Amino acid sequence: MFGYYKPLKPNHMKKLYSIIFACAFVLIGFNSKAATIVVGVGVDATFTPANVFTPSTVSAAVGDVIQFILGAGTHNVTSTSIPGGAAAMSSGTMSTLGQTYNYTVTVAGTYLYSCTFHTGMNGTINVGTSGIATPTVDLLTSAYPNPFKDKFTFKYGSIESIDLFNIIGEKVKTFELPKNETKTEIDLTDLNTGVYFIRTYHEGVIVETKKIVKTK
Ligand SMILES: [Cu+2]
Repeated sequence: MFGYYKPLKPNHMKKLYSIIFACAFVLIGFNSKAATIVVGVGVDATFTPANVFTPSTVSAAVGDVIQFILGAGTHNVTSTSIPGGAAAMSSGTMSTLGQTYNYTVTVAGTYLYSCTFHTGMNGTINVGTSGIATPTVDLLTSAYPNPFKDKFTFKYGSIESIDLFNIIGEKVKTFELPKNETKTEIDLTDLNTGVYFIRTYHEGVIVETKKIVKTK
């Protein structure tokens, strides 16, 4: 049989649904933290194979992970236009059903990407500076130096705690900040080098998400 599109077998569909379901669970689990946003690759909204990204346009906040999951066919995710300072999107060839490509957005702006195998197979990610309303001045914080080697200094006002997340949105540490202080040194000697996100809290509500980079 000469089908351009191989229909998904029921067991494959089941597998795909379970993957998507697992991702939805992750999304709920990260509710107030970095979110994981799933984009289907090579399937439409009804899981029918097609040369599309579904949804083709998503909105995200800095720190969120865009998880591309191959639903059918052979495709790739390749950025064509990204904000200055952002890393290129380059999944390589995706050809195994359920194969994923995770891309963490680190800079606000508009990201355009395509599958280079299929003309017109395009997608857009719109990234706001934060999913959270602009904080009032006394809640603004600073972390320096950034990048840092082992420790950085954290300056704050009415912030009570900080959560630290790795690049894939897993919480790796929580710090309770000393009250009646406006400055504290945070020691991350035990962490691997890489990109992290700190999230600040005031009365249990998220105030800011900031990117910090640990170097050698
Ligand atoms: Cu494609």
